[in-house]
This record gives sequence, structure tokens and C-alpha cells, in this order.
Amino acid sequence: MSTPRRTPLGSTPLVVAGFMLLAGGAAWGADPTPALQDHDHGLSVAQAAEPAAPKTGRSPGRKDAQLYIGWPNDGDVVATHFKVWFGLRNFGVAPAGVDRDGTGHHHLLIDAALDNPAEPIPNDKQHLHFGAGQTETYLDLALGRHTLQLVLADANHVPHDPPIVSKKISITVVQSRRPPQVSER
Ligand SMILES: [Cu+2]
Repeated sequence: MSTPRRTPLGSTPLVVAGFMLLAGGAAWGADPTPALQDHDHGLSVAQAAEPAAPKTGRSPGRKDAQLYIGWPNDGDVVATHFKVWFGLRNFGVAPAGVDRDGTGHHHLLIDAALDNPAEPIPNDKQHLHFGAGQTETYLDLALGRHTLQLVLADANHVPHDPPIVSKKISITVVQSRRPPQVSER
């Protein structure tokens, strides 16, 4: 018997449903309960025999949730220091660690792609976490072309299921023009 790794409030119905399926499976005897094989990420029948096993740990997304980069726009030319703001519709922003369905925090991927939505998002210079619930930031990027993409993830930095991601945009960073010097001290 294993215990669930984590038990977010929102996952309770899934766990209960999984348990009921398992109970049903046991009642059918040797029937390998085909419904369970479709469940989430290809659990084997042996794993599914443990009532707690079906929990994958991913928080539910919403198909109508919309994540987008409000600024800059795709194709924009920006200075080396520039602002980025994040847009989200039909979903909420909550700080990292707040485990509540229908919420997440922003992650900005710079010149990177979301490799595996079932894993926590890495934390490095190409994967920025906004765990305080921020909805904008300033970036300092090297000259040249870069891609930006937003990914929402849950309290444990794992993307939702289905993942909530923005379109990946391309921008070109050029040398900032210094504002004119008004006066010398
Ligand atoms: Cu995060």
C-alpha cells in the first residue's frame, strides 16, 4: 500500500473516482479493467492495483484558458532592457505553493521549449518562475533574436493537464538608445 505523494484538495474527486474504478475492477475478478489502462499516463495494471497509484500529481487545466504575452508583440524590435507583461483569461494567478484548482503562476521560457509538461519546469536563466504571482517583468537580453513563451504551472511548478501555454513569439533585441542627457552636475 503506498500513500499519495501529495493530496491537493482539487484532486480528491479523481482519487475517489479511481478508487471506485478499482473497487469495481476487483469485483469483476480477473478482468484487467481496460478503462484503467487509458487513465493518464499508461499506468500498468500492476501499478493500478494500488488504490493510491492513479494520482499523477498534475492539476487540471481548462480548455478555454488563454495565456498570452501582452507585450511585446511577435516580431517586435526591443531595447536590451525591456518590459514583458503576461495575460491570462479564464484562469487565475496564485503564488507558488498555493494549491488551488483553476490557478497557477507564470513561467517565462526564453529561447527554450517546454520539454515535458508532466515534469516541474526547470529553474534557470531560460526558465523564469514568477512564484509571487507577478504578471509582468523586465528582461535584459543579449542583442539579436530571441523567443519568448509563457507557461502556467501549479503550486509545484508542474504544468496543468492540459497544459496552458502561450504562443511562442520572436523578438529582436537591439542596442538601447540612451535618453538625451538633460544636465551635467
Ligand atoms: Cu514555478
